[in-house]
Amino acid sequence: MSVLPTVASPAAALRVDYVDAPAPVVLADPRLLAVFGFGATAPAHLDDPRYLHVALPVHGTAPLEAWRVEAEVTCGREDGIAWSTGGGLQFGALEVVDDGDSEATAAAAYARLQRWLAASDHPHPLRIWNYLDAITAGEGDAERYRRFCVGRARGIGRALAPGELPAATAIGHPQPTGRFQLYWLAARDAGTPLENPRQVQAWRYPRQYGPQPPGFARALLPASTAMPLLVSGTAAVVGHASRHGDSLEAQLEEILANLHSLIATARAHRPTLPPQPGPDARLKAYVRDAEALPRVDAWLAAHLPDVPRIVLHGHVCRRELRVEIDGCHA
Ligand code: 3EB
Repeated sequence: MSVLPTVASPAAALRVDYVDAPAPVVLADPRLLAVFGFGATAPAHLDDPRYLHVALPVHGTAPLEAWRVEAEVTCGREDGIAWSTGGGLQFGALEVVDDGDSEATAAAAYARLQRWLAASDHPHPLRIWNYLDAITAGEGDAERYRRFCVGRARGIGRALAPGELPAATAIGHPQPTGRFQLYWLAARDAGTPLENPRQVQAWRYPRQYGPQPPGFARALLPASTAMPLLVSGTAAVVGHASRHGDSLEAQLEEILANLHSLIATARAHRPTLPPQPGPDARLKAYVRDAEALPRVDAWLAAHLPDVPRIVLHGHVCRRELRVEIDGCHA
């Protein structure tokens, strides 16, 4: 009988960068887990499953977003899911036709994601992005985002415990694409979902925001200290209410207060995280009105000059929210 030594797998490491290079150059790196192109000038499709196009217009010319790990990456396409794995992490993406019923679309997509994760050796979703058309079309509980929340919960098929919630973003394409796009970062090891003391937990939102509270955590702290804090889409929500519907700049200030509050929460778990977003943070802003993109870019340049950023034209899931920011912090 031979006894194999138990080798602990090395801690997962993830580096997120915004890079000005052609996608094929970025894809040549065997340790590249995923690369994202934004807007009309990025390739709409590449054969490499690690490339994903996000159909949100950009301010100026956006760089690519590259996710790198410290191991060789393998990748493929299976059952319509593009995937890659390496270093304890997995990227996955799926896209489905959205014929207008955002509840049915989300239910089908999330049921596929659940089946995929359950069969995967990377079963823990840390971070999920959702991009859908016409996110705030429809009135009251018929609004497409509210139906999306119902469908997402139905597709997952069981109530997630607070300790299982991923960090997430849900943004609307400003122009119809006919498609719902879902992509994720999953891991072998579960992380710690974090909440923001300035905000009601989204999963406890009161009934006025729809029949199904959205199932996401405000941020997720991965188990590995070689990974950044993963920050959900963060808007000018305090308690459960939207603030400053009349002012883009006031909403940006509220978002920054929310980001600082989340970082303070994360630092209680991991004191080595910097207290402010700096050169090792990465932020993406989603802006509802195209005319406001330069103002958001200028505001970020003035208030967070050291933080690399991408400014995108996208609709936040409440009409009065003019801007939302997500990203990572290290
Ligand atoms: C909010 O604070 C803004 O439904 O997955 C942010 C991040 C928002 C994720 C989601 C929604 C989601 O409620 C909206």
